Amino acid sequence: MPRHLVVGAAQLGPIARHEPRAEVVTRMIWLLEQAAGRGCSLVVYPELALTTFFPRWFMPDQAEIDTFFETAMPNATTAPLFERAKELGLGLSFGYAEKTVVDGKVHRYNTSIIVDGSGEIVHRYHKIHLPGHHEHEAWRAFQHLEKRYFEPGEAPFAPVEVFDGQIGLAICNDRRWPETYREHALRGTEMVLIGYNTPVHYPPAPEHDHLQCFHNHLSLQAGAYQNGMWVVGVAKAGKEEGCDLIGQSCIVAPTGEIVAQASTLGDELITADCDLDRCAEIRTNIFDFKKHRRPEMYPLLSAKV
Ligand code: CDV
Repeated sequence: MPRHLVVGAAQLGPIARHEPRAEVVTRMIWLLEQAAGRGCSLVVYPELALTTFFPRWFMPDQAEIDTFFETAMPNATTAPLFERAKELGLGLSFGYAEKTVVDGKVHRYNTSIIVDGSGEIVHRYHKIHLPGHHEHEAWRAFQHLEKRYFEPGEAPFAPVEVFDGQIGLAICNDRRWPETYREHALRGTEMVLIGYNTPVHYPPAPEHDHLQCFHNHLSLQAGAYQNGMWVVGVAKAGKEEGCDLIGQSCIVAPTGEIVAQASTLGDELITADCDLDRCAEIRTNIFDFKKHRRPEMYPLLSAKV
């Protein structure tokens, strides 16, 4: 029996700084219901899906920063999303800012989760590659303070067994790093879900602004092909608080081919019927890791340089 997973990539348009979470959840449920009508089993939303991309602002007051964080998941605001998904028997994945206390110490992560069709959170991932900077840099058109507001995840990329497959997570900047996909692939991931918030303008290298969309698909497609896995890339898109975010949400087959792509910069659902067994087309051929890979020749890949 082929293992088919019908997946929906639920791109979100801009979220205003003061847009109530409940309104965002309503938008997410609208996409979820479309996904149910199209036979999906899993719906994937972007990075930090519940709020605006708040690291673009320097906020000296931790209490204000914390207004963008969730201290429980699900919580009163997201409960309707979890309940509707459970009613429909759909799985979910979305990103949010997580504030958690472990052994009396507060941690803040850029987090993504997978929720199975019965409403259980079965996987939680803390973003490993945090881009940006720590201090306020006034010369920038907007800030990128992920390094200040979050601590990096310390658990390696790994899949969870759910939806009859090995499903993994990565977040935004992770998608540009070949290590993300290779570590996932070596651990058996068959589909990786990647939400993102990517501005068109990159302040440190504005000469690359016209390449943002190209680099997005280049990374997602190369990651899929070179590791023989499905890749679901989901944007928060459009002009958010004056900052243009790229769209181009897409579902990429293990061959590197885009099989579905968003055509707007707003709330939009795209879907694809993904045969998870197609990973073998690549993994038992050109990228048969056991047969052809030469890890002894790449000692620096896991070394600190
Ligand atoms: N949210 C992100 O991680 N954004 C980054 C920055 C560098 C634009 C990205 O890689 O898209």
